[in-house]
Amino acid sequence: MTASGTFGYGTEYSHMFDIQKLGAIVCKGTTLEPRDGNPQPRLADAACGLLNSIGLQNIGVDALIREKAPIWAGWRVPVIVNIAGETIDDYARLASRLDGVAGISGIEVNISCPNIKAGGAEFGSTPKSAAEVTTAVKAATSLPILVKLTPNTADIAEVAMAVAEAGADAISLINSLKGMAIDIAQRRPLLGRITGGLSGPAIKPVALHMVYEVAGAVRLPVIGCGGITAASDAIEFIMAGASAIQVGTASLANPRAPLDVLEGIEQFLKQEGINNLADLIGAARR
Ligand code: RRO
Repeated sequence: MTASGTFGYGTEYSHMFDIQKLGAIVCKGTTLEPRDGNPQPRLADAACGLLNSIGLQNIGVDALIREKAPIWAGWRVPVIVNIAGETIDDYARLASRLDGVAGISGIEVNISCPNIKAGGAEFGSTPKSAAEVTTAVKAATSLPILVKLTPNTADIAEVAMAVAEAGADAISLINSLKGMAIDIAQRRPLLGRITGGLSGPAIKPVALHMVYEVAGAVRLPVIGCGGITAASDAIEFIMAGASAIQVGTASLANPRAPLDVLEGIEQFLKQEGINNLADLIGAARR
């Protein structure tokens, strides 16, 4: 899959390679109303990674349903809509709006955005609030729901268990890690909103460990995300217990990265004489 926020609505990339070959596309976080996002600068380089403070810039759910879903309905690749809100009611209303819309195959519940004033990662930071959002979304839609967890919490396995209990169909992790950078010439934070979310290879070992923990704590499919750039990274996540993976920041440097990773996994399976990817899931746990 593509990771939310790094692949737009899929349409931006469709002329670059055959995106229909991907497992799924997860679109940019979507809110009830359109949002302009945070003040610039919103991106800062980090060693082996990227800091972002986009602030949920998006076209809003009405435009998404009107302009994007009809295009997706003609695609073979399933599209999953990432949703974010400031209140539990926002999440429920978004889920209900998306229910039954042609071209939308699932919902990824974003309770892990580090860059907004209200809602977002706040909901994902405790088992109780994470479960409340999950219950509300589940009641509002018949679509499969993935819940995307934040690493900015005391015990991610506890949050995962609460979300599973509340009815999630799958769990994706991790979203970006809260961080910052300072411009020493200006003596000021580099990002307009001071803090941002760190992604890319810098967070891979953290993400891998969290996937390992969560896969050991829940029976649901776990979708690994965090710094996956090459097929070998993806295979590590699968061996840690992920049933699927998302490629995010790597797409910003190499738009074809999700397909390169997919083809690399297929090549690895062939090399190892494995017919079924399922044989590799959790292989490093046994
Ligand atoms: O838009 C963002 O600033 C953003 C979001 Br919604 C998210 O979930 N994760 C992230 O790193 N940035």
